[in-house]
Amino acid sequence: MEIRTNGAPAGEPEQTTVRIAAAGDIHVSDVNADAVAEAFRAIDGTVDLILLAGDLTTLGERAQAEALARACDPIETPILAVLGNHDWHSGCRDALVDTVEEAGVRVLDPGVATRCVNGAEVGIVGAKGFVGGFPGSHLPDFGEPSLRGVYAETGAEVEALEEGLEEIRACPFRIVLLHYAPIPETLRGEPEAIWAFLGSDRLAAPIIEHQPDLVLHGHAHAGAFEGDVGGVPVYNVSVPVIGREFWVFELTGSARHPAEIH
Ligand SMILES: [Mn+2]
Repeated sequence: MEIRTNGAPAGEPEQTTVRIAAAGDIHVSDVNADAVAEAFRAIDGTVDLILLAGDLTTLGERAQAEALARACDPIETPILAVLGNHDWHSGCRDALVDTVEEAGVRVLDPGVATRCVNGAEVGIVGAKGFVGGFPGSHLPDFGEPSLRGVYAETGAEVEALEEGLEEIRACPFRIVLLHYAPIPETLRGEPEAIWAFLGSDRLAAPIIEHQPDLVLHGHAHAGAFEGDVGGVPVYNVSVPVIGREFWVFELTGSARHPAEIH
C-alpha cells in the first residue's frame, strides 16, 4: 500500500535553498562597462538574487551610473545594492540612485527589502556603513564638530542596521549587505594604519544581537575573504579579493522561521 500526503508536517519543515551572487567594488567606468554587462548576463538566471556591496562606480558620475543601468536593465534576477564611498564622490548620489533604480536595481542606502525565493522570505538589510575603526584605533565621539559628525554618521548607519534587522526578524533567511567592514578580520592584508577608514566595529553590534545568516561587505580590496562576528559568517566580496566577477553563496534552511512566541 502507498499513502500520499500533501507536504511535510510542522515538525519536519521543508528545506529551501537560496542562491546568492555577490560582488563589491565593481567600479563601473568606460573601461570595464562591457565586461561588467557580460558578467551580469552570464550570472542572470543561475542564482536567485544578485547583491552588490557598494562602489558600483569609479567616481559616482552620471555616465557611470548609466553604464551600470544598461548592464542591469536586461537582467531578470533581482538585484539589490548598497552604495560605497566612490558612489558619493561626484556629488550626484540622488541621480545615481534614480538611474540604477530605473533599471530595476533596488538601492538600500540604507534600507530593508524582502524577496520571496523558492517559497521562502529572504530579508536583506543594506547600508553603506562608514568609518570608525576597531579596538586600538577607535574614532572617539569627541572634539571638533566635523569629527563628531563623522562619528554620528556611522551611528546613523548602525541604527539603520538595527532597525532593519528588527524589521526582518521573522524572515527565515536574513542577510546584511554593507560596503564598509564590520570586523577587522576581513581587513587583514590591508595596512593596519588605515583600518579605521575601512570600517567600524560599531556596525557589528546589531549583527551580534540579531544573528543574521550572512554578512557581506566590500571596500577592502586587499583584505581577506572570510571572517565571523559572534558566530555570524562575514565575507569580503570585493572583486579583487574574490578574483572573479561574482561569488556565489548557497544558503539552505527551513523556509519557516521558528516562532518566538507560542
Ligand atoms: Mn570603497
